[in-house]
Amino acid sequence: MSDKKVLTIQDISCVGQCSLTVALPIISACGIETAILPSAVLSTHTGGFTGYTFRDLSSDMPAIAEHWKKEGIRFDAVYTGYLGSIDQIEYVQAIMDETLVPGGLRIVDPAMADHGSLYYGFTAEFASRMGGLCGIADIALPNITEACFMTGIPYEEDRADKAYVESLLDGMTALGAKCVVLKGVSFEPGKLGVAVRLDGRTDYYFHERLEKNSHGTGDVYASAFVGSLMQGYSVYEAAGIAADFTVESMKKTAGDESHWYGVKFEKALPGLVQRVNRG
Ligand code: PXL
Repeated sequence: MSDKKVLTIQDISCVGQCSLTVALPIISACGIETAILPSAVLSTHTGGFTGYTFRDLSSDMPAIAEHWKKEGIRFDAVYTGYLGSIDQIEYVQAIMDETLVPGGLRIVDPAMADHGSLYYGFTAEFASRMGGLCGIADIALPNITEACFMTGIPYEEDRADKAYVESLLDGMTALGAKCVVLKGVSFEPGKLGVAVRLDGRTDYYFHERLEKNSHGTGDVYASAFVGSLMQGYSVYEAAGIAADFTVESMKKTAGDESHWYGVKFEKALPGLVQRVNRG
């Protein structure tokens, strides 16, 4: 059996523990070869820093893809995160079509919003186009805010019931996503988790809710999910492994007020390596 290879397309935030600086180490730690395509280079992420630089790499993408085509380079999965422009959404679709092996997986984390708002720089038009990308995804990994923006369902901060979650899952499925892993689901105080919609059925995975919201946890989650899935765990198992790893990373960060910009996932990596790698 040949080992699986993943391509991940998202930005490099040079400092801040998100996007490629977490995806590459985490998926690699799962024992999976990881190729990267940077969508943009920022001096830091946009969540709390000011005055960051931003270089859009959209125009490099077609030539990179063309080179890979000539070399016959293929991937078992393409996992996308934060994308820097609407053009990139189009390029990403073409790159998926050209580089995936038959049956290869399109995994889309719409990484564009949280807590009811779009991240700085994104527009409703971008969110709608991202809905199109999730629509061709084998697996989409939105949080509740992102699912709201893409489905048009109003965001309700304090809504914590199954009917709301099911309507978001239905909406994502109606866009075309074959499987949806919805993050940030909570039905009772002290518990947080994910809802996994696959083949018309919804399963939940809950864990303890930690006090503090941390930056970059969506990327940590999606990366551990992709790494576990490519190691052969089921979608539901990978959703649980990723949740446990994210909580562990947050626990390793708790109490260090100077570390507000991300989570210390590095400290939790040994546990992930142990748990995910199969011989
Ligand atoms: O973690 C998502 C993310 C990725 N990349 C950049 C970001 C953010 C969230 O703010 O700013 C550049």
